[in-house]
Amino acid sequence: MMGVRPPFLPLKGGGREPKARGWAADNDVRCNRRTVLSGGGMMLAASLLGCQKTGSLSGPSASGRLPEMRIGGIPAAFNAAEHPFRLGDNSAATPAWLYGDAPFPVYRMRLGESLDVTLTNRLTEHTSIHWHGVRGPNAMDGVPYVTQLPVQPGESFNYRFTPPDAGTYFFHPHCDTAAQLGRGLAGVLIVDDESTAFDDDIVCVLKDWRVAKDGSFLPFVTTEGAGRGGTFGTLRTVNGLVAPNIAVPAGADIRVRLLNVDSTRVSDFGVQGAQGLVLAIDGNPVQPFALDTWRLGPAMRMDIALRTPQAGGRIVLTDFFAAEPVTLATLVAAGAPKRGDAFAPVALSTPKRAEPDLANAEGHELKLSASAAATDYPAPASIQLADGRRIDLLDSLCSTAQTLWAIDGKTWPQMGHENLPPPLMSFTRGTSVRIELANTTPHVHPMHLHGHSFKVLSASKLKRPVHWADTVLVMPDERVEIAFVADNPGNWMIHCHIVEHQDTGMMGWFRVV
Ligand SMILES: [Cu+2]
Repeated sequence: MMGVRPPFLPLKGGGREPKARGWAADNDVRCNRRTVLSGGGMMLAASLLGCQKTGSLSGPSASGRLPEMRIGGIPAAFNAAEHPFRLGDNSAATPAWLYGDAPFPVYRMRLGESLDVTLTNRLTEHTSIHWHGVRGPNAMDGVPYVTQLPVQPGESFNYRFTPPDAGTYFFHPHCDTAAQLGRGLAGVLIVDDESTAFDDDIVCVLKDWRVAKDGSFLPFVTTEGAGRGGTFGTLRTVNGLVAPNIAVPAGADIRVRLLNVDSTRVSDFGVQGAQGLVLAIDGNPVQPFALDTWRLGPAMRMDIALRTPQAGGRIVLTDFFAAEPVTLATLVAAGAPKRGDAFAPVALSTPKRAEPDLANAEGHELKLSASAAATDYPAPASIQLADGRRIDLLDSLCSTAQTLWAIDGKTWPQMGHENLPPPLMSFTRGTSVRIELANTTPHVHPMHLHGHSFKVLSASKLKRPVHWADTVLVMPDERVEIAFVADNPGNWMIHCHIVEHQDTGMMGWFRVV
């Protein structure tokens, strides 16, 4: 059924290329011509294609797979808009904010192809798109007041760049993130290389929702949550479904891409029913190693390879963090076995990336701490955008009235709650940098750095191999050392990805000139 063929699109029907289809002929809407894939086949996803489809109540596919589309080299239109859909067994629909009419659309492109996405804001507040983990140009990084001005309701913004690395990425807004991401505003970007072939390639997006049984949203930020480990969702989902069953080919080598897009929850991810091999962390290839469990914090991703069992067999994707393991999703094998050889997937190809010169690196310690008051700087510095405009102030969607957390003793925003802080660090382009992240709090902080991948060199508590990442979990009272070459010019954010921590001060920026 599912042929071995790059670029790994999970197609039924002997692996034929899907036919491009012009939706305009079928629907009374104006749409782009685009190939749309959903797990086993074609699906209508009008608003995913930038078409307006009003009054629809669609949502996750019962197959458990996310809608997939190719966008490499093709202009694409994303509409950020409210699209209600029903979650779990709630009595009514949830007024989700989505980039299409189903949660977490998956956009695929091949390495070397260009991305050309026009975001149109049909929300009631400003937004933007940050391409998490992509080492793109600064002007395309999607951080309001730091790399671009906010995209106001009714406005559009064109993101155009060529991602330099293959990998599993996601995208999301960067102001009022607790509410916007909390309402579902996130999508998946996959840049495929063709170095390996799997029989199937499955995307699993982990996200909890803060919803009541009537489908309405509960407050995304609570004082108790923001001041501790974050406010947890009330409904856990994978691909928008509660513990879905996902059909997979039997006796096959499959690639599973896990993305934790939750604002708060750290999962201790593992599998039952098969031996998992870790292929990549945050999209960065590793020499494959056996998966025991892996702490997957907010914004972290991992790609694993699995050999599926015979027809009828099951593999349970499990969160072992709690006392009682939680089933996230179940892969159910079907069909004739694909392979009879030994399970030995080859490593993904290593990206072209500068190795930091550790012996001569510039060292910094960044303390992660609690902070009751916003920092007061004597001489605030303005931020210069790529187009030359200078920004001194931000607005309330991108700041907070309540500062609870700090990096290096400094908060975002600074005193006055509208003033942008000066950079935490400034590097000449090409500098090798070593940063020690020192967590002085009793909570975990998944720390994310924009515009660069970094090497996780060592950690004082949680054992993990040396690997490249864009987000690293820093455990309570832990010291984690990372290193990278500051080779991407611009203004880059560094922040905690527990979104309430980010939104209440644990955010800063650094400059590469
Ligand atoms: Cu944090």
